Amino acid sequence: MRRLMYEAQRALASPVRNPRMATVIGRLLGAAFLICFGTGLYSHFLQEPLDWMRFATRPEFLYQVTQGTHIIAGIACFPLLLAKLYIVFPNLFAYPPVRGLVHFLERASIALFVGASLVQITMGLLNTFQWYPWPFPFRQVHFALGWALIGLLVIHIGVKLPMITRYWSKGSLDSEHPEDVSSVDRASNAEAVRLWGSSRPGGVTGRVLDYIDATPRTLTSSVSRRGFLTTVGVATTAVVGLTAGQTFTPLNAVNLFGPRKKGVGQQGVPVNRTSEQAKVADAALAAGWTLTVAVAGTERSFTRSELLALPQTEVQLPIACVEGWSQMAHWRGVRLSDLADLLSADPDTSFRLISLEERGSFSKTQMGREYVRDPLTLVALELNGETLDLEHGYPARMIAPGRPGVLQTKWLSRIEAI
Ligand SMILES: Nc1nc2c(c(=O)[nH]1)N[C@H]1C(S)=C(S)[C@@H](COP(=O)(O)O)O[C@H]1N2
Ligand SMILES: [Mo]
Repeated sequence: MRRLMYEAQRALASPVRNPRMATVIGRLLGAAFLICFGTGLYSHFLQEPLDWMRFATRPEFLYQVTQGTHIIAGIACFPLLLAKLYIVFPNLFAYPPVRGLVHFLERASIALFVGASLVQITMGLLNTFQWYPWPFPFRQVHFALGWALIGLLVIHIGVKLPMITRYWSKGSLDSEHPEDVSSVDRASNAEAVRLWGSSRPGGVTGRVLDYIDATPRTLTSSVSRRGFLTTVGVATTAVVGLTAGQTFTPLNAVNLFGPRKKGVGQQGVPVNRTSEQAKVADAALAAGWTLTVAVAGTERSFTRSELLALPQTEVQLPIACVEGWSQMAHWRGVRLSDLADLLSADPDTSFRLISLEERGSFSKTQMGREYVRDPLTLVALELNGETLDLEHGYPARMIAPGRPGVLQTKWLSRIEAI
């Protein structure tokens, strides 16, 4: 068994499977994880704010940028994580598999880390295609896994810190010394020496066995290292470049993988949930529709023509979906702050927005005072110069700066102070 495992590791030896390469790819992956975590927290708290939280409403495309970055960094994790696993997976054949408690904990934490990472990026990707082949709520699980991953990342970096610092800088591989091996590696090496003796031709003599690199440091090994990095770079650039157009307009023409395209949809804006899915068409097209605004016991209902008779404001704001796509558009309608003033709402009041949609997680949303009082926040009645399409929330929808698409409530029926 011992021999078999050793032979497996030897067979998998390659010039790219070395600790320097693991460090180089690991750094990029670590950065992508941190970016995803930070932008993910931001998106989470926008949707579930703690009481004291207030958010920036400028620049008005802020969420478009943070969430676009979240999705792009998440997508970049696929090639990077595959590359990292390619580099280190021969470690699976380390023998003996467990050398005591510390070694067990180290391996268990890595197994968890790899597993949780794969689940996290896969569920994130499937979510962008609105495919939920699992029985649990996406957002809560994605959020909890995010915290778990950051914890595992910290442990991983802690455990590997000696190796990371040793191989951080360029050229560290070439200056590697026989004594530059961790105790784990030394134990493996001792194992090999005991089995075959250190003089075994092509054998391992004090080198890092976790990353057997039997090939001598010749031109070929540096060429294949460069080739590997180029491949990873091209793959990452490709998956990112062919998706980022859903967020960043200059790349729109090469948006092959993104589930949404700019300008495609009613009135030039993609539609997320349709009126049919939300089962709102009848209520939304009913002649008796009104928008009720309720503040501290006082209620007022407005028909669409009454809303149109109030001062109208035009704004340019994006729909920026949590799924990564976004679309700038022209909106026209009544300022929410004007409606709040009509009902003499306190300037500190937050609102609850209620849709005609009866079920669904976005049928009721909340809006903090910073958005309520923002001059760009509208109860929108028109989109891109036309009456708001039913699919975009006719008779009236919310549009506010810097907020995730999920909070831009369509088919409004009631707005109440909370
Ligand atoms: N009532 C209601 N409003 C909603 C939704 C919904 O499902 N129901 N979806 C939200 C989401 S996730 C997004 S991204 C935007 C999309 O707006 P659009 O379909 O007009 O582009 O609407 C938001 N408003
Ligand atoms: Mo969305």
